[in-house]
Amino acid sequence: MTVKTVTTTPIEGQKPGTSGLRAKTRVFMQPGYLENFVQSIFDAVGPVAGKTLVVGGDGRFFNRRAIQTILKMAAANGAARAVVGREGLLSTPAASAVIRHLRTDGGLILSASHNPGGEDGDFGLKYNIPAGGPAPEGVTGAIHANTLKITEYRILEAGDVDLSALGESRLGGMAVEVIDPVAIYADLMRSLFDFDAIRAHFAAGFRMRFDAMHAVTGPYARAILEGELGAPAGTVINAAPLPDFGGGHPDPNPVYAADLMAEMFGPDAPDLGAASDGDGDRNMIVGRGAYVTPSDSLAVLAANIHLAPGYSGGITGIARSMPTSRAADRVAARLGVPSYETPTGWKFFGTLLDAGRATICGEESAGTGSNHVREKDGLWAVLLWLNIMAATGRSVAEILADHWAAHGRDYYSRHDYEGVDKAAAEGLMDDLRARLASLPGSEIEGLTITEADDFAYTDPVDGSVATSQGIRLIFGDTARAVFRLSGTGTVGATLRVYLERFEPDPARQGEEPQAALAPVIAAAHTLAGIRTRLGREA
Ligand code: G16
Repeated sequence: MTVKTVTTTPIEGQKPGTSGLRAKTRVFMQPGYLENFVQSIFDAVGPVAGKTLVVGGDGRFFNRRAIQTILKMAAANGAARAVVGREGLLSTPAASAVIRHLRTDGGLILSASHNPGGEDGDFGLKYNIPAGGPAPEGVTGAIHANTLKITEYRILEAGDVDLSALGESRLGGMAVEVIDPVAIYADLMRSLFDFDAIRAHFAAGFRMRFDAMHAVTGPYARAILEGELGAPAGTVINAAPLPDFGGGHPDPNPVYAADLMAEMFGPDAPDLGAASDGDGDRNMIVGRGAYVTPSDSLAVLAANIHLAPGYSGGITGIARSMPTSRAADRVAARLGVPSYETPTGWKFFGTLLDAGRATICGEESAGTGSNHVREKDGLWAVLLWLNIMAATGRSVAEILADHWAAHGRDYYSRHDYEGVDKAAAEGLMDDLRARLASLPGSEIEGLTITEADDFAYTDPVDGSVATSQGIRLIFGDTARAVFRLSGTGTVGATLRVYLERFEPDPARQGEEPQAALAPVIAAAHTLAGIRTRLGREA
């Protein structure tokens, strides 16, 4: 086996976004594209020589081929060991758990998360640091800089590694260990939650439906929910991971998990419905006739997390991404712990979790997690809901109603304008940005703007600064509208408009969210000129 040094030239567009590099699968499959990016990672975090790396992905089309390339490049760059999930599969939270559990030097996760897969879908790759979390901006910046000046990459000329059988083999000078990640992950969950109470709850007739959306969480959910907790066979549906997610869009939200929503709002609905995304880090929670927004889920979980044995000592703080509703802040205030508002992207929670400043984190984009790993964790959130329901005997609707009565309700909605013209979307943002200084004090649709800014964040732990993270229009305690361009799309631009309104009065907490938010929606449209600038009505 010989190490080949291949001459290459920079390829445009290899700039990591909100969560690693995402591009069309066919782009990733172009000769040299993956190789350039992988060598740029190795050069940024290296030397890789002598290190142990975790490698795995969500199983989407090109996952297997890409892993073989990455392994041969790791071997050629002198890595001592690669730990790979069986068949190349690792959910993102499991990858984080394995990186931490085995004390490795980080890992490469192949995933485009909730984006559709297949040859015509999306693909992605990111590097996670030894603490288990996504590389912070300093590292992704160095990776990008390398992609702009790369001249060669190294790869071993060798046959493929067999990833189907557990155990160890060699690839040149590197050991390759194929592991069963489900076991490590299940051990971790068992240490956090009251499995006995959840098992007893299922035994007493509690029913749930978990839609794995033909993505990577299926095997984990089956092993834990059906295997260990005694949920009846068939509780987990669409459990087999498929390279194209069965043609579906593996994003757990009411639109793409429509069948689950129909079941949960239909006759004889189970007690709990849940779903997770392509790589298993996102989650959706829906009770019988009660959808839980991710922002509410974070707040409810934070308020009740002490019911799970792994968190019985309480929490040190709560962190949420800026566009996530302020519901979590109200819980933090009630508990007397700090709350943190970070830019969008799980990587911004890492320093807070490492420093012990926050225990639980969450994002409006269907992500919740804690200090148990350094990624958001879909199945963890579902198990915490199960633990809370088993401990309290309350339904999802009752838990929500109790929470709103105690803390007030933050009506919340996100409107996405997908695949719009990039220049038009950037123009809309630039124009809003230019008017920020003049907005405070002005009244619109009966709401008074108290603050308007372009969100910037200084990390309280390491002092790093992130600017231009989204435009906030704040209407006092009453409401908020946030404008942001997505950092995970692969075509054109996606404008996200995040809308929230606070309602402290329990008698008025039962409105339909779009109706409750009507004045905020109208204000956002008027201020940004969405219809005129983007040519979209909805
Ligand atoms: C990724 C990040 C999340 C972030 C989300 C936002 O999610 O990991 O932390 O909230 O992107 O996406 P956008 O920039 O499109 O609003 P995922 O699940 O795609 O990895």
